Amino acid sequence: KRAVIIDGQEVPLNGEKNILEVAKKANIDIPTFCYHSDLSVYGACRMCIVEVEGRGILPACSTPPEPGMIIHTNSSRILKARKMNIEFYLANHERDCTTCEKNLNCRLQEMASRMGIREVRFGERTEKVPRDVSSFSLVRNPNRCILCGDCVRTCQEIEGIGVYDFSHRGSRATVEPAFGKSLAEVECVYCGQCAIRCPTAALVVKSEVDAAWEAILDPDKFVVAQIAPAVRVAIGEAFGLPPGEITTGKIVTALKKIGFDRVYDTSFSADLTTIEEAEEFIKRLQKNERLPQFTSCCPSWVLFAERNYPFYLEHLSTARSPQQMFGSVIKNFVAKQEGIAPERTVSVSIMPCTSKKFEARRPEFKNQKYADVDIVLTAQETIQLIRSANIDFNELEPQPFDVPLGAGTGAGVLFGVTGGVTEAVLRYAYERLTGEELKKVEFEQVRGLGAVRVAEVEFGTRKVKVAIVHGLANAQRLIQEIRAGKRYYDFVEVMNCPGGCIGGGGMPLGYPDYPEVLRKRAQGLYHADRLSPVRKPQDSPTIKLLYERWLKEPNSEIAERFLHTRFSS
Ligand code: HC1
Ligand code: SF4
Repeated sequence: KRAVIIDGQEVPLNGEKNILEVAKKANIDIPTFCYHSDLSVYGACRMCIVEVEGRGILPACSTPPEPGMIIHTNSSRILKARKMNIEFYLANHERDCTTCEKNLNCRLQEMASRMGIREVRFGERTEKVPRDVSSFSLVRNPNRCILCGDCVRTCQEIEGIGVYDFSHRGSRATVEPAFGKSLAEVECVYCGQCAIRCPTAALVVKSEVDAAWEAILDPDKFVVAQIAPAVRVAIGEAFGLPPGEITTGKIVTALKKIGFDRVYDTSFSADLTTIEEAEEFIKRLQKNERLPQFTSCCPSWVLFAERNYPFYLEHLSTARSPQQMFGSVIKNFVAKQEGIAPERTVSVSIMPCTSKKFEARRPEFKNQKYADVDIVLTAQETIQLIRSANIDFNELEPQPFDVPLGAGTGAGVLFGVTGGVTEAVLRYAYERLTGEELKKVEFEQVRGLGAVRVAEVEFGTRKVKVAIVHGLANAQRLIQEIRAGKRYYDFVEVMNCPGGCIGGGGMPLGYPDYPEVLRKRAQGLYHADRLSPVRKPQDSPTIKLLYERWLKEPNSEIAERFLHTRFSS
């Protein structure tokens, strides 16, 4: 029989790569800092050691299970070794947990608590290295690094960039960008993927919570929030709800209680992006020029393209991202409608993404007096904001978004998951190009979490080929093939983060089973789409109203001025 015995339980084997995976099947949570199922196995943290009868002590992450193995995850030798291991980590680590950004969210803290560590028998590191606060999105604190290498492998394997590496030796060993440079001086695209996998506070999101409170508490300011598609299926995780549970209405209520004057839905401006981007695509298809058209709503992808693919910049859609479109609508339309000067209006976006902090500060989205988006709060910071306001999130009565710009369509909500922008554009372009009603709005071919998905859609006589890719390392491989003429597509959607925005670097941490968390968040967004009364952007009364009252028609002069952008290498 192909099975192992683990802590006395018989567990059948079914192709598991390592003992960690087998243990997970038996609901045994072996501790680890450096194992992630979507990264290569590094085997350095030594937390996942187990005792295998006849074989001795072995790391569970890099030991394949063999039939008949008898495994103990908590023998007295293992407990002692693991405890000592944590003490070594703590000896080399700042221990000011109460004021740490990761307090209650830190894996080292959790492990110390789980193992009941009450004293550290070894000395404490006193030498301190300055923090790196140069990035728009992250703060790097080398004093909190435990050398697990998660950030090194994340940036290399998922992003294909390789910002970090190990340097120095012995007690001075550290992980840092090349030549000790700051994050702002290297090729970092601000995506936060390293931070979301960092087990401690060596890499954290740069917080704008204080700035948000200041604006909210200032009676002269008119504070408007927009909520990104992906955060609605993740914020609940911090309050004990399962990933994927849709808490849109509760988030609106929480923000209103906190003191936001208006709360809107970024899905609405995602509808705007869809229409502006699809019209651009239709024109290019008709003229057969600048194809493939690449999406441009992911700021990390845009920055990466600007640095590495100057020859493709005119292929990027010029439609601004939904965040920036809403920022522009808030400052140039809402403020006027409400009779409030844009300078007094503070636009706050609630995003899954750390890179949106960078996007909001791009000079083209600012004039001399004000920026279109003033403050970007990630989901993590929003949770902090809600907690600091003494709100019992689970007990909140859900509320709708403010009218008239509140309502987004199901297509807009899908922007938060990889493939969603494509599906939204297809829902629109199909009807525009064929003149027929799209009966089945779901495009199943573009869904899923596979690295690259491709589909061919018939628009009357024209077949349109689309590709969807997530993770910049995957994107680089795909683009190489397109450049080499091995593949052809008319439309390519690129998202930096695995899963799309549901895997954003500012989301709740998704520990211990990140791939499962992503799957559930994706299901949550597909469910939210199904529940939407309107599922195609062209059917949205709110969109019609905005074009009637302000923009005239898609790609009009006004739309170009307020909703489009340009890129520079
Ligand atoms: Fe996203 Fe987007 S989907 S980029 O992933 O186009 O951040 O959710 O808000 O702007 O709508 C992020 C999410 C988000 C934009 C939209
Ligand atoms: Fe690499 Fe993204 Fe981290 Fe920058 S933020 S170092 S690009 S993983």
